[in-house]
Amino acid sequence: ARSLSRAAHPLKSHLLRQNRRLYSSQGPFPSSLLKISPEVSSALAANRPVVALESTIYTHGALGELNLEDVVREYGAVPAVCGVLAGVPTVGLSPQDVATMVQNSPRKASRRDFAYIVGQKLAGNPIHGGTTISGTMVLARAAGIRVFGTGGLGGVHQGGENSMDVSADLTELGRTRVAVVSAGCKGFLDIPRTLEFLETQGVPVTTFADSRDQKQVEFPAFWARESGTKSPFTVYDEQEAAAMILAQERLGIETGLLFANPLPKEFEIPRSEMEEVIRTAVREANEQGFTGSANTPFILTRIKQLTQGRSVPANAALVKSNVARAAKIAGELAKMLD
Ligand code: PSU
Ligand code: MN
Repeated sequence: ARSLSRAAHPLKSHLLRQNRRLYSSQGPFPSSLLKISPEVSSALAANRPVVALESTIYTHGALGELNLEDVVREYGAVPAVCGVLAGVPTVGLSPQDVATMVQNSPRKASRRDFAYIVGQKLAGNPIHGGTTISGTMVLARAAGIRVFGTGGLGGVHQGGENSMDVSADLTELGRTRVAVVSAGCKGFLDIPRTLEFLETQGVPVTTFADSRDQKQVEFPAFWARESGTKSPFTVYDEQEAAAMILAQERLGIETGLLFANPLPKEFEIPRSEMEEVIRTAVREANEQGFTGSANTPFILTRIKQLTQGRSVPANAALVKSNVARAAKIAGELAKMLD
């Protein structure tokens, strides 16, 4: 029935072929350097919804037990956990693979780290890399996955105008066409500058509104639903989000998209409460020299301690909510491409 309906819509069928070509062979990784699990690869070949998940959240997260794969499946999509397992860039890591990584001092891996980690493997030293949003986008794009659900984006750090600590997540969005669903960016970042930077990078930043009555919404700040900064774009449902993703692809613009999904109200931690905690965590990171890629994991762990673990349920809830949203978007997209 599916091939009949394709034949009846030559334009759509052309689009699909074009998408397949763009998505399966333009990635930077040759198949010999990218392992895709059989489940993920057959889902992609059949145009079933697939959601990429990052592994840094497991390897460098402060969240404890967290099963995001089940959330993706619950919403009808196939999960694809991305990371570098023993020097092999992999899309579709199993829970055992992730456990192996966690137990064997994985590195945190963004775009810059592939050369080192894969190079080490070529030199006979297989090490693991938990991929950040940046690293996961690189792998998702190479595998042909369009949608990625995660917690909070990296961004311009406070004082970033001097330190130049700007997450590689932002430049990745500028160059790699994957749609990232997050609860905005992490709340300890400089949010106005992060949004300025994303605008410069050409990234459409779109926030999900709760209802059609909301004409313009604020970009969310991870633990808080509002940041004081307006979101450039607003959508009201997953279909609209999927239409933007499809539009970007048809336009041939090789830039990622960011969809911000404010965390569920009942898990929100008031800004007044987080402000002091964030200030302390950021100050300690600076005093103790946690710069570069060590900064974000240090701050997240400190915030967990300073809130007596209260940040954890909020963090876990927002990730699950984003991943569910991502699965629904992937479902809508699969329908449009069919
Ligand atoms: N979630 C965590 N710990 C982390 C991150 C997420 O519990 O360290 C990551 C995300 O993978 C995000 C990255 O892409 O932090 C950004 O790090 P940086 O600020 O170094 O670019
Ligand atoms: Mn950084």
